[in-house]
Amino acid sequence: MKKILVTGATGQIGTELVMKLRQIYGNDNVIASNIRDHLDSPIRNTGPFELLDVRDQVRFFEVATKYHVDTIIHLAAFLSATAEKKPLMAWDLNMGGLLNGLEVARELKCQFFTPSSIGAFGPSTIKDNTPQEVIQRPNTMYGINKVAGELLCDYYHEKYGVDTRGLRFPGLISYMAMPGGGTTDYAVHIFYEALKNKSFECYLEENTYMDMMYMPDAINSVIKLMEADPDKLVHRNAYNVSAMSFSPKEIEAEIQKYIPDFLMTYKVDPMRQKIADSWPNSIDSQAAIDEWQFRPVYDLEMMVKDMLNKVKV
Ligand code: AKB
Repeated sequence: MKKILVTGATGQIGTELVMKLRQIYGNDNVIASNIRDHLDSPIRNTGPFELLDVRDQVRFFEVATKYHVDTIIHLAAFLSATAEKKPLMAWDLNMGGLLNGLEVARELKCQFFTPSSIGAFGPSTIKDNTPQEVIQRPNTMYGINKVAGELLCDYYHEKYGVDTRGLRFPGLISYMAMPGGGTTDYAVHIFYEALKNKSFECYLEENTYMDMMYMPDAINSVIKLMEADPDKLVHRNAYNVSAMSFSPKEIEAEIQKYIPDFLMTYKVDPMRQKIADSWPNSIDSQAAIDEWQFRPVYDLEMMVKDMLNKVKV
């Protein structure tokens, strides 16, 4: 990676990834882009920024060509809950944007990364320690987009030789930028409410288990995968990666170790509960460990301690 274009760069992953990539590869070598400008974002005054709606293929080519990029990190997409509310727009953005990104990568011979998700699994997938290769029949628009995306990346690699790579991300927890429109977002919002109000109303049932990862581990895993030896990457576009699996009840108890009077109440949102119920309780990351030495550092205890120190309210 020498000249990197990041789409959706002011989002939850993009904000931290761009900052880290700029540290490693130099500020001018990481071009952040987003459909909207966010002048207050830390990425705005540390390097180049371009307005880019990824559905606009001509503009996508224009930005990539202007900076002679050799790597595209394509993050612009709707998350699961938003995609479920706006399925047609989700198809348009998640699939149209991905196809445009892949076309730019093919034409300009770029390395290409895009995240898949635990949302690529469905209700008929084995729920515990979900294997790398297993039935995938998601029943959400987001999940359908993610499975189709994994396959599309495989296709561009096999047919055109594009160096595509991807991870099935779990819920990502971070303090620099907020997530938006996901099913796992509660695991971020809980910290702000715990610190501000000592209470949080959770939209999932207390025993709903999902995989999660702290953002520093997610960022390192993207960089590690992109730098990995291509000959070792058997599952190149869809690695299961997880650092922990917990339920709302368990993260509540962990936060109570620091804020003993923190109180969690539950008001279940049927749509997000249904999405969460269709996802695994925990996934098996062994292929990522074997093929490119995926090694997350943060578990639930370390993550909660760090979040409570770093979240600013
Ligand atoms: C979401 O909740 O939609 C995302 C994801 C797990 O892909 N965080």
